[in-house]
Amino acid sequence: MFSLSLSLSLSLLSFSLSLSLSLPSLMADQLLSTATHHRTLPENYVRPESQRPRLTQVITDASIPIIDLGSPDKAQIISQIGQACQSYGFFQVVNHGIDTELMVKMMTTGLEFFRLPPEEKAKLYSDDPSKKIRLSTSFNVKKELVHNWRDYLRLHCYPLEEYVPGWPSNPSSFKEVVSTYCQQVRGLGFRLLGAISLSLGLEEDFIERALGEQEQHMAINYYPKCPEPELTYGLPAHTDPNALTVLLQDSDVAGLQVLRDGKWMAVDPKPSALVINIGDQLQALSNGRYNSVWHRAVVNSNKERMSVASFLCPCNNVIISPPEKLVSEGSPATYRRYTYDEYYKKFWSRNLDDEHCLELFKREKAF
Ligand SMILES: O=C(O)CCC(=O)C(=O)O
Repeated sequence: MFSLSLSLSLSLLSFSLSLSLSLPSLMADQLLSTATHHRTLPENYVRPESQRPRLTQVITDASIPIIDLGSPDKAQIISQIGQACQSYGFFQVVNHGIDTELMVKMMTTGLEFFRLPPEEKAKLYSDDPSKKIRLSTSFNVKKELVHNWRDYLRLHCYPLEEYVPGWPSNPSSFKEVVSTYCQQVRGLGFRLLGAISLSLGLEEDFIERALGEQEQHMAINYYPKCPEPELTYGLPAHTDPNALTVLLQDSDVAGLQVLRDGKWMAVDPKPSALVINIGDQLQALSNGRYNSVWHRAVVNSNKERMSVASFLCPCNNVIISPPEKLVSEGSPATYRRYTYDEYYKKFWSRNLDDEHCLELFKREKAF
């Protein structure tokens, strides 16, 4: 009797062990970068007719402002940034201080990572959005009904010494290249937050102080060639939940599009430029003066595409509310006070292309 129950529990143990060992690799089979070539778009990536990207209607010259941060005329830079945040919510920066060579290395290292063998990538696969280092696909595979044609490696990057040890060691240059890039992007992000504060008539360090000890996250996005790009997205229309995003785009392949006056505009890559956009928290903090704008990534059938998004995020327990200077009787606070933690949880509990998440934080109007 004893030996029967022992052998039963041993076989149960070995069954559950083999199940748990094979589970990550089974899940990792969902990665597009490990899947075999598709001739047609799998059913669960096809958007209903009314939600497709209508690629022929996209305006190709987006004329998104390009701001030269190396210009000696600081007042002009601040005014250009203010105008861009108000009208487009997006701008590109050149002479931003980040080495072109480092930008290229960041891209090639990211691409090398996605080219690793499936068993190597399976080690990092997870569809749990709360994980601080994870390789995943689409957006929120457990929740969404239709998937997106994207794989991504998502990393928490601040403080670096806390996270870098857990980052991939393959490719061998990964930790060094990505951590150097992260440090430089953080410096640029803070410079931009200073300029944005000044453009709102606030003290230069106002936003930096208001956002507390900021977290920094990175999404290394990989969009493989897609057999039917007109039926799906790399990322559907969304706004960014954080404060400020710095996007390094593939220098050869376009894919980012921004909504302006109801029309989608392509942000064509400019050599050495970085794309900056205002996230939901700066829209709230500026009391709606600056816009966290809808944007999306489309895919194409000829070329794979990469992008690296760096997100500056308020400290989790910081309370987001506009400064008194930006609130008046004629312009009361549009959104209620909330913590970033509350906002971020709400953001990930939804589908990416649901209504603007800030809508859920609007103050009740007093009549
Ligand atoms: O790949 C792109 O151009 C856009 C990426 C993006 O919007 C994101 O990662 O949130």
